Amino acid sequence: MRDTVFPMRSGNLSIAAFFNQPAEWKESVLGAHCYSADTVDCRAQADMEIPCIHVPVQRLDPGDSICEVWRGSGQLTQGQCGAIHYRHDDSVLFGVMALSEKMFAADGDKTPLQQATESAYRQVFKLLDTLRYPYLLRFWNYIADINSHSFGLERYRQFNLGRQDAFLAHGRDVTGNVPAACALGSAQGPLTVGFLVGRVAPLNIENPRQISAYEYPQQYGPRSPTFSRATLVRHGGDEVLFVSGTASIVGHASMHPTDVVAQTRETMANIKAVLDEANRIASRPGFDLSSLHYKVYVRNPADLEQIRTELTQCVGDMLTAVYLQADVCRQELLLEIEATGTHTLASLSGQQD
Ligand code: 3EB
Repeated sequence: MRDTVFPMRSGNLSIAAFFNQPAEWKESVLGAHCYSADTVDCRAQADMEIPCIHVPVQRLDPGDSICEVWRGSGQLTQGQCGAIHYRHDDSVLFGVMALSEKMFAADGDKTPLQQATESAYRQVFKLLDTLRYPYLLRFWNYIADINSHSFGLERYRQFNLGRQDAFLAHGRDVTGNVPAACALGSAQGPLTVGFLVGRVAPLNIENPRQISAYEYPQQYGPRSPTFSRATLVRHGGDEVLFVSGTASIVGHASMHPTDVVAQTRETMANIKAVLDEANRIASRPGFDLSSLHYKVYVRNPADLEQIRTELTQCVGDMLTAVYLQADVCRQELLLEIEATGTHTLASLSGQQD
């Protein structure tokens, strides 16, 4: 069954439509990610206090640049703390930040990107301690030139070092109890991080087809990535599922290095496996491929139609997806897909099994 109301996630709007919404609507918004290859100062244009961040990536499918909007309930409170802009209601907090690596000199054995990442995550954890939103639900990470090498290490691996150090410095778990996330490459721009955190502990979900990312072997870098395959969170009378960026990885190995169709199928098999896990541990099963909202990151724009055809075949005509050009964190991976889903416990409990 399709949701009429999606808790938290208010959906995608064109950037222009976002700016032109009435004031009362803007007051109910926690924040937004604006995806556009053009330079847009989303905050200035929307006269805004709304925490929103510009992610410098191109949309590939027809349509305007888009804002992914997150919505709160009841009275919202906003603030700024260091580089973070945030808004929260009583149960969830949405924050965004952009940090330029230029503010960090190569220092001792830490690269500028590693330091920027560590600083970003330390700022987040400090804010969460202060405002008492202890639980990490979902992080979005956008990194310029993610696959290029500097200081003898691929930049994605530098990012992983900084991220894990911040988790450790704040006494947070780096295995098991870690957020859903994605990490994508843009052509340029500062390190850009968005996050959703809450006051109710989520369930962390792993994929039986894959080794947990936090247990990837050393061949993928000196520190493992700190994310889980999905998180499932109770939010009022709903359950919300955040499926992390998912790629054509089985075990820990990248599959089908040059075959974008096979990579799309493998990726969807992984998302299906994560959904099966979610349904196993959810209060009620009910997540299925056709009820998720997808964001598809495509490395090579020329692959768009093949990916879209394959995805439609896996999901059906109800597919709701947005396609963005971005680099994926391993050179051989041609796409990464993330998804969000929800179901309303109240309406499910009224149905027959
Ligand atoms: C993978 O499965 C693909 O470093 O936060 C997916 C989701 C990926 C999140 C991250 C990386 C991240 O390893 C890459």
